[in-house]
Amino acid sequence: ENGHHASSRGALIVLEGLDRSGKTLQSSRLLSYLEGERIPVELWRFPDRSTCVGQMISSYLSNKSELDDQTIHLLFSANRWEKRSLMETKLRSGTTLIVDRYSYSGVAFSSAKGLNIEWCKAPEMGLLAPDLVVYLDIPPEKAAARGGYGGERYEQLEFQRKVAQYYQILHDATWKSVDACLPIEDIEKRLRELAMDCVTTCHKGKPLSQ
Ligand code: DGP
Ligand code: NA
Ligand code: NA
Repeated sequence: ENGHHASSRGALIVLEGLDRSGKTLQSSRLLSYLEGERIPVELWRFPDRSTCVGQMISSYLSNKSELDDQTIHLLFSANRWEKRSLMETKLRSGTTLIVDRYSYSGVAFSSAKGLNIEWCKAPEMGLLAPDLVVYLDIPPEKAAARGGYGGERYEQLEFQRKVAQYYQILHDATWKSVDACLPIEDIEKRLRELAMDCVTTCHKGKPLSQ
């Protein structure tokens, strides 16, 4: 029994964390692992800079354009909404999605600017709920010390400290924190275990929710 017949759905697995927490590396390693296990899987990321909305976001992040905080917040959210129906189709057809950032980034980064947290959450309502959120937990100082902040708008220690505080507020029962300062292979192993459990639960018929 291989646990994934045609009628079973895929899992929505989200990786969250500060900039330089290792999400991108770990999500691509997890992708390779699940592919090797013959699990239908795709790696997505938000913001998805390939769409028109995504290009506006990218321009804002690289300081090539200015937008007020509410406007950019809604664009980030719209960027998730424009992928929602494809996301649902993929999941229902059995494809697991590993998603590098999702609504939690949306709320944490905008709240860190001083926007009301409930206002920030509102446009995220109705997006698909993740089956698993892995938070790569790193002290902001350690993330900054890794270097490679690319000079984008939010990549500053003071701001990342505030984002970390809001991530703590958003932390709920579906989250699993993983110490992002552990060796890369240890994090990878933990992610594999969490992801396989989650995929199995979804294949067994856990309903998709909003
Ligand atoms: P990344 O491509 O993962 O490096 O993300 C780009 C930057 O944008 C990063 O600093 C995190 C931030 N970010 C990601 N998603 C959102 C969002 O929905 N809202 C806001 N305000 N910022 C976000
Ligand atoms: Na970044
Ligand atoms: Na990233």
